[in-house]
Amino acid sequence: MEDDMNEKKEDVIDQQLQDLNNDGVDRRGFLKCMAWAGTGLVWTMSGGIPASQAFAKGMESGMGKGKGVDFSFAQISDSHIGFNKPANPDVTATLQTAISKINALPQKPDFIIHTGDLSHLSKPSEFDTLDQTLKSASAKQIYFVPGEHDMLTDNGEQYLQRYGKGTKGNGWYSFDHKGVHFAGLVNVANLKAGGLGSLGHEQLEWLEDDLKGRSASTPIVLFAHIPLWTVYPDWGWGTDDSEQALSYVKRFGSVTVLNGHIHQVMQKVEGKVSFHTAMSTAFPQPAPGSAPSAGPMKVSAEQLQKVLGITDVRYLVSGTSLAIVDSPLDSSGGAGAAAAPAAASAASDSDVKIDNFVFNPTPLTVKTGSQVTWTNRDDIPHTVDSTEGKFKSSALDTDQKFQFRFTEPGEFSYFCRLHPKMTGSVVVKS
Ligand SMILES: [Cu+2]
Repeated sequence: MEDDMNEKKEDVIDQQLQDLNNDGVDRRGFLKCMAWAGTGLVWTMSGGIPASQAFAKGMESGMGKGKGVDFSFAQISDSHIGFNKPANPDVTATLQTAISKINALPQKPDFIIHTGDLSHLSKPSEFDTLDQTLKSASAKQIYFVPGEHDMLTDNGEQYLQRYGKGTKGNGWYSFDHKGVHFAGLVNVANLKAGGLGSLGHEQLEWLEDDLKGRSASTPIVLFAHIPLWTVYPDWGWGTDDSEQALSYVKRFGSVTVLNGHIHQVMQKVEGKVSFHTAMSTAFPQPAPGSAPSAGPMKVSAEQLQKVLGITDVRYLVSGTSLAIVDSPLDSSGGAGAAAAPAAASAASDSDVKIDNFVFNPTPLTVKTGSQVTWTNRDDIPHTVDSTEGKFKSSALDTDQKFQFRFTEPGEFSYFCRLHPKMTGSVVVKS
């Protein structure tokens, strides 16, 4: 029975790698050597060389407890509190399950890292619910970085007030823990039309300075919401200035980069740098290029628990090793397949539908004085932001509308600030 399950999980990973291959994503360095067994997978790294370790019944027997392990921490991501669509009608419950799993680990993690998208719409009530839920974590120290969903209404001011005390800029910071240096980075502020995540000059300068005086033997952990490596640029799954950040860590012997955002496990090793994305505690997303867009994947309730999870990272005393354990909330089987996309609906002259991460129609041609109505038909929020700052919607949840009257002729381009790859334009003729 257990062998069957392991095979099933390997299939899921094989499938993901297959998809990457088909889409021409540079998979140099993508590794397949993951050992799925029972509840999760373990990565150990020695001198930057990752190795997988069987993990069967490890949680129960206390694998990693004592021998060779100095400390551990857990990573959770993309809790999207407030999301309530069919892909997961109860994201608070699945976050609670993740917390319970962390609390049940034989070696108590010293702290938890949340890699962003705490909330779905940056609402105070969503942050309140998150805080309430996280109170049940036995690890009292939780480190956060914001996702783009946490900066929706006020460019992240509320996030900073709640979670960014003592941080710099939009919320970046660093800390040391038992000889390991951690830096939490923000790459979701001020996303630009057509673009990827971005760290920005000020943060890069800070990071360079932050790392400067440190010995090359110090293990480094960088964490941010959007991957700091190019997973799939067509969906904006990458950070445009991550190369610069990574150039500052090149001289270090062990570098681990943790991200969320893509709601699935992806790993890659390049030299001494190991990249890892975590699953979401809320809803899964399709493998890169395997669906028309990066929306929530609808899977059955039974399946859902299997594609949501936590990451448990163990730091080994050797000084150059980290072991990463990814644990689905329900570890009894494999992941599901992507749901079929919804059909696009026809638009009239002054209507733009947002469907499957596409503005339709675009360009839209209207007469001067016309009012244009955008309607979000997706089950995740989008925005309508003028590239030139002429109009800016709030986050539009499903079926919500945004209207703007065009009083001057010209071409007006716009984009979604949550998904800057989504762009459109309105041509206004006199
Ligand atoms: Cu969007």
